[in-house]
Amino acid sequence: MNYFPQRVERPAQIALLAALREVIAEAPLFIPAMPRSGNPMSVRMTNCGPLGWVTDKESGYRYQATHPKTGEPWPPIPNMLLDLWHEVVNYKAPPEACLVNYYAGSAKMGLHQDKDEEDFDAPVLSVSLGDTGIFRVGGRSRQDPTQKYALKSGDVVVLAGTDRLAYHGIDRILAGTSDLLPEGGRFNLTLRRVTKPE
Ligand code: MD3
Ligand code: FE
Repeated sequence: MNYFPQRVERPAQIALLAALREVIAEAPLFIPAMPRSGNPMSVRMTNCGPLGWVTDKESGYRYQATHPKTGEPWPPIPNMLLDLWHEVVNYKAPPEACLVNYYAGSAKMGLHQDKDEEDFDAPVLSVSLGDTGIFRVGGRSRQDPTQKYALKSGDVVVLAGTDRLAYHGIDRILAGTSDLLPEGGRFNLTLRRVTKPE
């Protein structure tokens, strides 16, 4: 895993947060539901970009061009994030999806692989904002040993090559570790290529 601690400095975090607030005003956070069971996830989500990742009881995990509640197209990916992609990711095409995860209180994300994209050759880029998240990453088998990282506000992670299919998750959020978000909690933004270019 390529880890860039504090890659986004405080003034840029503030600017990115302002852009994120505009995204959420157009595309409100929604509560994703697990396929089949319909059980809610503890994380709240929205997206920006031509495609967004969604999940619900009936249709499961997928990418689609519109918000599940408003039916509107997702707002565009903020330029700051597109710039960051071009600075830290070596890939021939721009990202198509920016998934926004919001973790409040005891929200977490169990160990999983990201396999809903057609293009596994493209790296995935993540930016953390707000309270520190305890991130766990292993190998391509669920049984592989895992390593923990405390992802702080402004930290950037890039998963490329063999890491792209590593199991990973968020164990917990450390409340009160950042003053970036007045409401507390943690945002994570992940940029992804979904379709194969050309
Ligand atoms: C490792 N999000 O949305 S981001 C997800 O902090 C997700 O919200 C976490 O896992 C979060 O799917 C982790 C860092 C990340 C993103 C994609 C990965 C790590 C990854 C893909 C492969 C391996
Ligand atoms: Fe993931």
